[in-house]
Amino acid sequence: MSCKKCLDKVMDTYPSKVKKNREKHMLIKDPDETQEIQANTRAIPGIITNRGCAYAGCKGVVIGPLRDMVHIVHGPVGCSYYAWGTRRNKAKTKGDEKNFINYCFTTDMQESDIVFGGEKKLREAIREAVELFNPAAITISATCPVGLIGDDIKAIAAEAEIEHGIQVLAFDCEGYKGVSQSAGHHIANNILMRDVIGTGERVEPPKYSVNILGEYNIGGDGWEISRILNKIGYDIVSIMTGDGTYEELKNTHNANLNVVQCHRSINYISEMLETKYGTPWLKVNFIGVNETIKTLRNMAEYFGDQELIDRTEEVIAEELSEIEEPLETYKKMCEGKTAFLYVGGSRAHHYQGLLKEIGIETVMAGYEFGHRDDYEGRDVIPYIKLDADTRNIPDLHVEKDEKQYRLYLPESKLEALKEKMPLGQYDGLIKEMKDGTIVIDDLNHYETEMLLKALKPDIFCSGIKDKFISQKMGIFSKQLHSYDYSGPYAGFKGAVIFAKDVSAGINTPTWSHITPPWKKEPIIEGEINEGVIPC
Ligand code: CFM
Repeated sequence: MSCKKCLDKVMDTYPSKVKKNREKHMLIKDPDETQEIQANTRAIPGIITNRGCAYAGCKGVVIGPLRDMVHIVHGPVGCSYYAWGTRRNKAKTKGDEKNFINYCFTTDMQESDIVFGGEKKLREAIREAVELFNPAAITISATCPVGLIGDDIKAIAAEAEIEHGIQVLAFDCEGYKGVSQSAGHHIANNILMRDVIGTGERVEPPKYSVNILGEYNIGGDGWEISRILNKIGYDIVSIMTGDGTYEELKNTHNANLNVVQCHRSINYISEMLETKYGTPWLKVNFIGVNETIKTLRNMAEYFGDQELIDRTEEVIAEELSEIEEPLETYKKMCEGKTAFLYVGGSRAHHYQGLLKEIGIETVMAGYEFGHRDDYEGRDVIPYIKLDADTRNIPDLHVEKDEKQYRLYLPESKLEALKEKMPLGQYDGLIKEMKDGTIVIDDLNHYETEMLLKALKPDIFCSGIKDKFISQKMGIFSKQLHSYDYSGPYAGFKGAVIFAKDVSAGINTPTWSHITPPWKKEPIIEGEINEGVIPC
């Protein structure tokens, strides 16, 4: 069945209002048109979406990985458990510094706290955390009930700063604050930008100093990226935020280049850093061999020294010599297969190159919570209409810091480089897709099931919430959020680990032995009418 026919049939099952909404969130790649997609709008109530909440984006993604801070979640214990850093972020302690990544700090709100207020409990939790752990700083994340009952976490944080003499940051990231976790990224990053970044001493950074922005060390990706960069000779000032620290974050203004991996979660911070401190940002992608090589070459060209350019080529050659053979072996096992990629806000794009390198074509891709620029490219940003949900998130406005602003490269050189590499720029996912393939935003469980049935990919790359749909259908699922606790997948060596995991998953005979539970015994009473299955 053609993609068009398939999408039409999926749509036919929807009531007209839902159909009208969902149609705008999907398209079939047509190179002859400038294609627009609706994104970052509310999911339809009742539809099983894979999105998370603002709290998940703030505490779970952005601030949670900062290992030397105590992150207190003000709310019921379930929220705390859900965003517990250890669910997949990794962090190593260096020297005698503190590392709290394994802990889950919560005020464990109960019914009585909801009725009488939870502020007292929060004050006590902060005191207890300071007494027991003596952290460099503390964060407080608000969950939905906190916003509903009106506990003033900002006032408590301000009092606690005076009482304990350390920074206490309050994040109004109640789950309902936005349409997805993307709102939480924004809330978290704004406060880190306003209150932490730049509070360290301004020093002349080492020449090849960089910050890695939007890298969360899933499966150890950040470590593998750091290994390669250190091998070439770069100094990493700060990582936002995978295996990052509060202490390093304070010095983020002391770097000569910001490299941005996940633009979705952090593009506005990279812009602000450039406006305030003059540090340019380069869009990079460390997923896939060719993308990693391109990234390393762009970085070397930005700094422009022959010595660095030569060292980069040396490291590329060395790393390639170790991976070419195994990669070829895995490619033979995967050649000609097809994939669905449905991940967060940037990975559905970043992984397409790596899949291609092992012979797998992406036939459907989409983001849970990407914005239009993640699909259509950064140029579209001025044309995105801001809705009430977006306006709800406080905007941070920064200006040039006259004392700390410094240009590493003259503006004319920077402009010339922009012609050659994605400095301050990124393309969207649509451009990457093959003609005639499907792009869908906020794919729901019903659509997932129907498309899997119709297009029968060999691998479905997604997350914990939707993986079971494909597994029960006998289609290999590879989680690209947690990596199914494998990884790293970044860089050269990571590409081989990914290829090995994918080859094993696709080629295992397990899938042919699966009988979905609904084929053994009907889950609900009544007739199963195959006629309603559209694809
Ligand atoms: Fe960026 Fe992420 Fe992603 Fe994201 Fe995420 Fe994630 Fe993701 Mo899961 S910050 S947008 S909110 S790369 S948690 S580390 S894997 S959905 S594609």
